[in-house]
Amino acid sequence: MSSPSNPSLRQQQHPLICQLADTIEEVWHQHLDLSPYHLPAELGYVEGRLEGEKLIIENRCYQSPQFRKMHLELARVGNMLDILHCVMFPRPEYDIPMFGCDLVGGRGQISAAIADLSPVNLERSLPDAYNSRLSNLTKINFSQVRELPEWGNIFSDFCLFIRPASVEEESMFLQRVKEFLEIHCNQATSSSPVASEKVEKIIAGQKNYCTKQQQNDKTRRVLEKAFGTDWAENYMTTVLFDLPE
Ligand code: BLA
Repeated sequence: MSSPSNPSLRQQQHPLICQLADTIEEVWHQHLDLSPYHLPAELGYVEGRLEGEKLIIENRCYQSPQFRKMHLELARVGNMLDILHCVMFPRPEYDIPMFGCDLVGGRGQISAAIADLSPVNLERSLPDAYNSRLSNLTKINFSQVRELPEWGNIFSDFCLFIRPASVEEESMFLQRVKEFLEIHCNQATSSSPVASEKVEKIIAGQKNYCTKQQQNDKTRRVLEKAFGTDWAENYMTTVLFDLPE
């Protein structure tokens, strides 16, 4: 049986999920001073059943001087559904966006590939340095761009939400997410903590982000079917999108 420190689940997943998981961890290790982050007990590695299929969830979690929690989660439902979920929660003393990414696929095809650096102020504006670095990236035209749900008004203008139509598009998505992560880590490590009176506003912005993400019925439904309503609510609010103190 695999354990959280054993990458076996990753190797069984869709190649894009496996490659993106490796890339995320590489960039984190390269740019940030990582230490472990302990998830609530019992939630690092979980198994449940969804429609007779086994649901496996493996979590990796770190923190750094700039990030309160950096969460990489891989999940698999039988042979039907492969998921990568990743969020970097900045410490609220840092006025930097939330990095978030979700890959959902099954039977050899990724149906949803989402990545963003999402602003945490209620005006939905990114810091100037992010705007200019992100605007300078070469434009990519993906052939199947998907429409964000209503709660998706938390995302920036740079948000990618696509269904990759080919291996080439998968690799362009991977490359773009790597660029997002490198910009983010560089900006984060070169930014200074804000004055204490600004912290409340950042906390409010992060709370808004988490509250909206908790409204994702597609995520909730998968978790509810496998583990029940209460477990799903607890997991979405304490592991996936917990609010800062
Ligand atoms: C979509 N998320 C989905 C879908 C599923 C999940 C099944 C539908 C896929 C599709 O329409 O093709 C399921 N995602 C999960 C589960 C987990 C998960 C079970 O992460 C468990 C860990 N979601 C995030 C993050 C973002 C995100 C960080 O967790 C973005 C930064 C976005 N997922 C997101 C969006 C959709 C989605 C925008 C589309 C929702 C919709 O179309 O209504």
